[in-house]
Amino acid sequence: METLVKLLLGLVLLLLANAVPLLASPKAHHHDFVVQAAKVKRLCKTHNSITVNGQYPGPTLEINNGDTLVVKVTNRARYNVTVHWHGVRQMRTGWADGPEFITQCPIRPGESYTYRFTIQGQEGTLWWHAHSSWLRATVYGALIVHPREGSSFPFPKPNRESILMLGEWWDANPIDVVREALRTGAAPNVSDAYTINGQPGDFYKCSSKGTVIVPVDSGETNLLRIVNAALNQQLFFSVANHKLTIVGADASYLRPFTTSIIMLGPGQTTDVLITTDQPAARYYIAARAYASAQGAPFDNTTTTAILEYKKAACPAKAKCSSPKPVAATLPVFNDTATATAFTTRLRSRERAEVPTDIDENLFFTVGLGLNRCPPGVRARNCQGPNGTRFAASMNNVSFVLPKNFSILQAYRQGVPGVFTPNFPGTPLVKFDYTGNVSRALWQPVPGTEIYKLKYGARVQLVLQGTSIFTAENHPIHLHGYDFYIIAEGFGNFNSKTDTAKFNLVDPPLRNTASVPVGGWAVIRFVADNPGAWIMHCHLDVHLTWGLGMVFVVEDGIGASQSIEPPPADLPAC
Ligand SMILES: *[C@@H]1O[C@H](CO)[C@@H](O)[C@H](O)[C@H]1NC(C)=O
Ligand SMILES: *[C@@H]1O[C@H](CO)[C@@H](O)[C@H](O)[C@H]1NC(C)=O
Ligand SMILES: *[C@@H]1O[C@H](CO)[C@@H](O)[C@H](O)[C@H]1NC(C)=O
Ligand SMILES: *[C@@H]1O[C@H](CO)[C@@H](O)[C@H](O)[C@H]1NC(C)=O
Ligand SMILES: *[C@@H]1O[C@H](CO)[C@@H](O)[C@H](O)[C@H]1NC(C)=O
Ligand SMILES: *[C@@H]1O[C@H](CO)[C@@H](O)[C@H](O)[C@H]1NC(C)=O
Ligand SMILES: *[C@@H]1O[C@H](CO)[C@@H](O)[C@H](O)[C@H]1NC(C)=O
Ligand SMILES: *[C@@H]1O[C@H](CO)[C@@H](O)[C@H](O)[C@H]1NC(C)=O
Ligand SMILES: [Cu+2]
Repeated sequence: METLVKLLLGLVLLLLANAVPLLASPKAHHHDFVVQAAKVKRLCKTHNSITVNGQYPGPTLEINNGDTLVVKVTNRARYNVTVHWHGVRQMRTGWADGPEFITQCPIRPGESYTYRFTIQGQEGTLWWHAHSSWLRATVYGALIVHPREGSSFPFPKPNRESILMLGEWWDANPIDVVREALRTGAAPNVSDAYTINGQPGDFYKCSSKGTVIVPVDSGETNLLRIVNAALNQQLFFSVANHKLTIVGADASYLRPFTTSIIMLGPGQTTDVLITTDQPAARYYIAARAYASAQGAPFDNTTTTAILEYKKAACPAKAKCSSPKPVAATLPVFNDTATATAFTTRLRSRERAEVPTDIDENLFFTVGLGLNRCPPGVRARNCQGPNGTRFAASMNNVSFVLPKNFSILQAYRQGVPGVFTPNFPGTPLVKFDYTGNVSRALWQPVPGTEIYKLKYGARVQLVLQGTSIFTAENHPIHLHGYDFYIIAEGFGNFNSKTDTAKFNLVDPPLRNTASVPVGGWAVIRFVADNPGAWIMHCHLDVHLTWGLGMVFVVEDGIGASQSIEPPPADLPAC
């Protein structure tokens, strides 16, 4: 009897000991985001821009790995809006992911919605942005994930940290720009400036005064957290006369290496260390386009900030003018060799746990298309090349957002007619993807099709660029997951010979892959997060034209493998 009591007592103590870490609630950070129009003066003109809390860029959120964020978003603008927490894995909290009509209906003007989620196992730089129409042009900000409380970086602690958000500015209302493109069927106007922390910098008219200064002391190390928040453009980035030591990307640590140029696709982040080992002076920090599509128009301007050694600065109120900054060198716009040399050098810091024994072997083409002018439609609505309308697709399906339900709501509540589960796992028509593609193959089919994945499925996905209309580098972003990029190359992926290039040892873990122009990338992940997850090109113009699809990942067994119930304030359509 006594032994039985002891045994039971022991069992209870054991259970309690195990339960304590589960019960200890993570530190929660509460924020209020008010989406509202505010006056923003750029390039000599004042615009009524949509912002968060009147700030452009919006507020920076800082938390530790393991903490919870609770953000109440109130919409006081005249457009529908949602907010996406870019790169946050959202384990079991898919209702907080944000893309409109995928995981929620929009927050309508006058309404609000509270996003609640926990960061688990991610450290570094992420960001947040609107995920509705082109609002993210001005509605975005940084989300810094510091190391777990009580731990530190896997590299010497830098003396300073600076956030550099690269953005894209239109001397117009970005919503008007996309609406005009959708009306005409032509490509949207290119932007008028790139920005660093919202400022174009002194190469642009009326912009010198606002140029961002990054003050430094000699002989210190500074952690630069660089985010490409531009809407439609991959960017090269460099700092005059300074080497950049890469230590992380997309909130995963990387094996350090040194370079003078980095390339970021929209959606990607890169953490770099820079040591101020140069003569005290002022040095340009600069970014401009990596434009891979031949002959396509793009914004060819250069944005700048200034790395300023304090000894070289003109003291406030002193009668002197600061010396001209040292010029930064950037590659030519179409320097694919430099872009590739950078992306193929990325390695995870530790040995990676790349899934093997693949359950789902997928192959998706990604690229543009042209729709013939539909009967009865006027010529002024078909101003794409030779009287067409621009389109884009994955596996020839041009993604169309639902209008009266989100995909996640429709899936969980069994609402029919919102989507079909027919997204093809491989192309229905095989062709020479990167060759001279016959015009008969250029017109994709519109559809709201999803691909279903079983909980825990080990997925390999080949992302194959096409040369339909034009080959181009596509930054493909997957929500709800990080994935390993195990290989990339040019031309058509060859399943017999290209497997030799697979890196299953230390590939980088990211949430956005740069699919090379006229080439391919192979990614792997385990489908361990139930929900509805959009995968799309992070060039908003391509997403607008349909370059996306949705994975619906089923629940596994028990609560820990199932999505949480929807929050009570989830917006309805
Ligand atoms: C796009 O550019 C054209 C040509 O410069 C201009 O006339 C038009 O107003 C612009 N559209 C928008 C929405 O700004
Ligand atoms: C940028 O493009 C404009 C207009 O197409 C052109 O006039 C200008 O020369 C270009 N600038 C550079 C630096 O290539
Ligand atoms: C880059 O563009 C120039 C013309 O602007 C062209 O001569 C060159 O062939 C292009 N390079 C590549 C790699 O496409
Ligand atoms: C448009 O038509 C012209 C003349 O027929 C042709 O040379 C060109 O290749 C066409 N462009 C596209 C994108 O179809
Ligand atoms: C939602 O819209 C689709 C397509 O427009 C329609 O087929 C379906 O019946 C609608 N569902 C509801 C519940 O209104
Ligand atoms: C591409 O193929 C078309 C016929 O399908 C042909 O007319 C054209 O000359 C080819 N272009 C090139 C660059 O080979
Ligand atoms: C896409 O589907 C349309 C309609 O069936 C077809 O005309 C076109 O050839 C297809 N293209 C490809 C690349 O499969
Ligand atoms: C906002 O979203 C709702 C669906 O939730 C839709 O009915 C309405 O048309 C949208 N309004 C605008 C201005 O797009
Ligand atoms: Cu794209």
